[in-house]
Formats: sequence, C-alpha cells, structure tokens
Amino acid sequence: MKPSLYALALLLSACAGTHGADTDVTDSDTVFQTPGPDPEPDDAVKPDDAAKPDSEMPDSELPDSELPDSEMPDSELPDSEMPDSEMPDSEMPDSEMPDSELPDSASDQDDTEPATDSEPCTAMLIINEIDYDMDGSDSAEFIELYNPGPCAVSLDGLSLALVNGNDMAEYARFPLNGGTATEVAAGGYLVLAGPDAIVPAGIPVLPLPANTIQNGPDGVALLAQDRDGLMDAFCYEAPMTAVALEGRDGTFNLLSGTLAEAKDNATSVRSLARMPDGTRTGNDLTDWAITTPTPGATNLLPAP
Ligand SMILES: [Ca+2]
Ligand SMILES: [Ca+2]
Ligand SMILES: [Ca+2]
Repeated sequence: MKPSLYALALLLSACAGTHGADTDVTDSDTVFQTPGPDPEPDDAVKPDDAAKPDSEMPDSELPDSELPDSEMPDSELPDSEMPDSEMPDSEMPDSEMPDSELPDSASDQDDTEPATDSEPCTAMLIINEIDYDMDGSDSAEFIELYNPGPCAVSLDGLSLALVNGNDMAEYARFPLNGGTATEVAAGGYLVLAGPDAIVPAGIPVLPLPANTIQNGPDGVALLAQDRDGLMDAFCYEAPMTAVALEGRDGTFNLLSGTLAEAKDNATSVRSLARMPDGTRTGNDLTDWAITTPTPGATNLLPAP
C-alpha cells in the first residue's frame, strides 16, 4: 500500500506538475496565440500576398505595363504613327502629291505638249512681201505669203482680201487653194502673182489678172475660215484701223504699231517686204522695208 500510496503521491505530484505544465501549455497557448501572430503571418501573408501580388503585380503589371507600354506604345505609336505616317503618306502621295502632281504634271504636260505640238503646227501664213505698183501696166504685181512654221499649212479655208483705203471696204478676195497648190510647205511661199511676175519654178502660185492690186493707200488681210480674227494684215501708205470684210461682223484693224514708211511707186523696181522673212514684231514701221522684188524667194536685205 505504501508503494501504492507513494505511487499515488507521485501521481498527484505528477498531476500537479502537469498542471504546471498547463500553465506552460497556456504559455504555449499564448505562443500558439503567437501563432495568433499567425494572423499576423496571415496579415504578413496578406502583405506576403500583397508582396507576392506586388512582385507578381509588378511582374504582371510590369510585364503588363511594359508589355502594354511596349505594346501600347508599339501598337499605339505604330498605330498612331502608322496611321499618321500612312495617312500623311497615303494622303500626301496618294491624294495630294499624286493628285496635285498628276494634275499639275498632267496639266503641264497636256498644256506643254499640245501647246508645243499645236503652236508649231498651227496653220499660219504671213503676208511677207507686196509689189503693187510698177512702170506701165501693173502686170507683174504680186503678194507673197510665207509659212514661218515647221509644218506644212493647208490652204483650205484660207483667203486673202484686198481692202480699199478710200472707203475701208473689201474690194476683192481670193481663196488660197484656187491656185497650183493645196498647201504651203514649212518655210515655203505662196505667191498671188500677176501674169508677168517671175516666180521660181516649183513655188506655188495663185494667178492674178493684171492691175488687180490697187496702188495705195490700201491694204490686205489674210483670213482663215475657222478664225474670227485675222491671220495677218498689212496696210500701206495710210493707216487702216477699221475696215469692213465681207461675211464678217464688225471692223478689223490692218495696222500693226506705226505705219510703214515704205511705199511703192512706178518709177523704180521695188517692193515692200518684211525684213527678214516672217518678221512680225507688231510694228509695221520697223518690220517692213523697201527692197528689190523677190516673188517666191527670200526677201533681200535693203541696199545700205
Ligand atoms: Ca497696182
Ligand atoms: Ca513695185
Ligand atoms: Ca520675197
């Protein structure tokens, strides 16, 4: 029994010690409450989670922000730049540059090409020389027309009108295709020639009866059927600024600039001629001179 009692005493003491351990356990409980600090770790976990999210967030955000940044800027910049560069590029080159250039270049080319093509080849003849007076019967009269352009000029629809300086009215007209030619070659001549006028062989001639061209003051006008204005004109011995032409409304000016001083007469062999061929500056005073007649040939410079 004693041992049993002793053992019981030991058990009681052991229980008391265990109870003391309970306090420790309580301490340990407190320690467990330290795991109560586990809530702190929880909080810490939240921070951890926050930190993790921070690291992840930064990771995801950084990549996201970076990706979006790189992508956004890339996609946006390229997008904004692409549209900008494309819009300006597409608009500048497509709409503006090509449009403005194409129209400009096209219009310029169109203007230039037709102009260069049409101007040199536009039907143009010039009244180049006239001999209206001579000794005796005026059977060697002539009016020389000259083609200054690089292309042949058709005579269809062209005519020469003779205008009377007394009444400023037309007194004769000759269709230019009624002679030996239908066109005048580039740099060539057509001569409306009296029966005794000497024209080189091969030069187109439109025959005129003797005494056809009135001695001045009178004038001549070159007309084209498809033109309202005159192709060329010349008046001699008096200005003729308002003449009437058959089939045309209004009046026409045969004078260019100042009246030419050159006059023909019956006492010397002479003619009035543009000097040199085709000279037409808009001033008859300087464009015309007295020279030796050259019907159908290059006008001769006046003797010094
Ligand atoms: Ca005459
Ligand atoms: Ca003469
Ligand atoms: Ca001549």
